[in-house]
Amino acid sequence: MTVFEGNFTQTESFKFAIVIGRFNDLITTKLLEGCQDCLKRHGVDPNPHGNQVDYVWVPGSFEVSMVAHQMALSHRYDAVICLGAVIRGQTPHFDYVAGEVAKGIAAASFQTGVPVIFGIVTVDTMQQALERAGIKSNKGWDYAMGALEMASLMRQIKGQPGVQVFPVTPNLAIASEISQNLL
Ligand code: INI
Repeated sequence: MTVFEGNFTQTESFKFAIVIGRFNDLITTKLLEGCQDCLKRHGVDPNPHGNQVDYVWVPGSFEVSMVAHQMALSHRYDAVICLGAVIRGQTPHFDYVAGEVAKGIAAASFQTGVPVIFGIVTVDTMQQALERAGIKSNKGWDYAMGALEMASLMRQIKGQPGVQVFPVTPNLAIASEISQNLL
C-alpha cells in the first residue's frame, strides 16, 4: 500500500489564488507578506504579473469565502488561500463573521475538491492579531505552507491510476463540470 504525504518541492507548476479581506488591513497586508515570503522561498513566483498566483481583495472576512468558492470552482488553482482578521473587541457580531467565514471556507473546499486554506486570524484583541501578523510570528507563512503541502498531496492523490477527486455535492459537481466545459 502507499503512504501519501505532501512535500514542498517541485512547486514551479503550482497555481494559487489568494483572497484577502481589506477589513483590518493593518493585519491582512502583513499576513499576505508572510504568505508571499513563504511561497517565494519554496520556488513559487508570487508576482501578480507572473503566472502562478492570482490575488483577489474583498471588503472583509465575511466576503472571503464566497469569492474563494468561486475561485476554487474554476479549477484553475491547486489551492486557494483565504486571508482575513476578525477581532472580537471590534465587533459585537464577531461570532457571526468568524462562524460564517469558517463554515463558508469548509464548504468551498468540500464542494469543489480543491484545498481552501483557512487563513483567518480570529482573536480577542488587536495586540493578539499583531502578534500573529509579524510581531511574534507571521501566520501568513504557516497558511502558505498549508497550501503548498495540500497542493502537493492532492496532485499525488489525483495522479494515482483510477483515482478522481470529486466535489461532494452533486449539484456543485455539475456546476464544476460546466465551469470546465466538460458538459
Ligand atoms: N470583517 C473582518 O474581516 N474583520 C472584522 O473584525 C470585522 N468586524 O469587526 O466587523 C469585519 N466586518 C466586515 C465584514 O467582514 C463584512 O465585510 C461586512 O459585514 C459587509 O458584508
